[in-house]
Amino acid sequence: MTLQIAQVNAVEILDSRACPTLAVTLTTNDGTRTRAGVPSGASTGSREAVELRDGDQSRYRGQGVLGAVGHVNDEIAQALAGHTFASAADVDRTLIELDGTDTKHRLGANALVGVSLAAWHLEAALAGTELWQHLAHSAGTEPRLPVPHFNVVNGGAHATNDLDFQEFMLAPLGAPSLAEAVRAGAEVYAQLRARLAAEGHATGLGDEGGFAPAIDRPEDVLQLLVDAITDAGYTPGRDGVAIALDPAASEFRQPDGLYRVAGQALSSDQLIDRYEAIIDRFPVWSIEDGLAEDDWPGWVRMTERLGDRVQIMGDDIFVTNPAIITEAISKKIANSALIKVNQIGTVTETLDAMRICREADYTQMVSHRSGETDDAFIADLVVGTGSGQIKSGAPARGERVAKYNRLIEITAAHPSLPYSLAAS
Ligand code: 2PG
Ligand code: MG
Repeated sequence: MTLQIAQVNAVEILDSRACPTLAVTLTTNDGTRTRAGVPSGASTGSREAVELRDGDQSRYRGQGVLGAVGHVNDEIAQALAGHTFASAADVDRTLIELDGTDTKHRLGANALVGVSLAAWHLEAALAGTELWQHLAHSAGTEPRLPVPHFNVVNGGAHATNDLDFQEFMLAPLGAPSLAEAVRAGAEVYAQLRARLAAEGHATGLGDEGGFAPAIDRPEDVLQLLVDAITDAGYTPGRDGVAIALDPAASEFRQPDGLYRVAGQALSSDQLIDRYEAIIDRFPVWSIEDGLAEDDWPGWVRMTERLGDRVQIMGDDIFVTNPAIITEAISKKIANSALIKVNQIGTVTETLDAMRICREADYTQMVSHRSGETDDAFIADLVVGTGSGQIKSGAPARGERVAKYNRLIEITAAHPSLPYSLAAS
């Protein structure tokens, strides 16, 4: 099977934060048409592939993407339209060569991601298979439904409160099925809203649909979560509903190297002590970006000290980059990786990063970005690659639930698909 692309088209649309992003469509001669929406992060790793923004202050405060849109409609369209490709991976290779930079800053990672996602959609459509089945076939992986991680309290760069930790997630590890896990997430979310209101806290939302109360100590949020889990009739912990954290520590590390948490300045080791105390007291099973992306010695010590007890996951430090992940694995940093297609720029490179994690026995979680569209590619990606974990924000707000709902539809149509944390 080959991909014969007739038309390539991009337009500037809005993401969930009222910020411009791209929608890309690919069309074949016989009229098959696929579409992709491009996500965008706020707490980005410094080594991520580079999003192209116009910088024209007279439009969208400099955040416009007409330049990236133009690259898709001109240069990329010229390279793809009217040409035949052996596969979507072949399209990705062409995009990478055309851009020609290590960081994809010339054409823009946002331009490349949109075309790459649409190309993989197109290949699946032409093969007449579901996207997740097609991805499994290409990656040589066993499909599996993931455990969803619902971000129900937002802080850091995703909210205007004083909470330094960015994400507090519900992980219904004890749920027997994806549908039951979604139900647990939604029921605890509702109880949390009720409890926040009863205790006089605001119930306004942050960027990922979680609540953003004016609370600054992470331990106080964790206690609220444990109470809400109990209120909803679930057991806090790995047999019921556990908790995952993404402090996104690069965002609260100070120029002097200390971490500022709820008014205190902590060294790397003091912050690791704090995590240890948190794990002793609360049912936290996973910590993402517990330390800053450039604190590699701290990461080694954190993995040594806590790696047997919890999942230690790299996001900003790894940026879904196969070379960085390979180096970090050799240094025994973390035991898990967060996976985001737009951190590296193409689906092919993302699958490569995921393969490297599998081969090193690192667990992985596929992730949305804080700025999202209704695009649900990541739901198919996590199922097809059998990664076992996904985070897509709260069980609320359209752009977040688009992914969870896609998972529910996949499980409804394919009830025999296994559901569990990771390949075993
Ligand atoms: C993260 C992500 C997604 P952002 O840090 O894991 O939750 O946030 O997209 O802002 O980088
Ligand atoms: Mg993160």
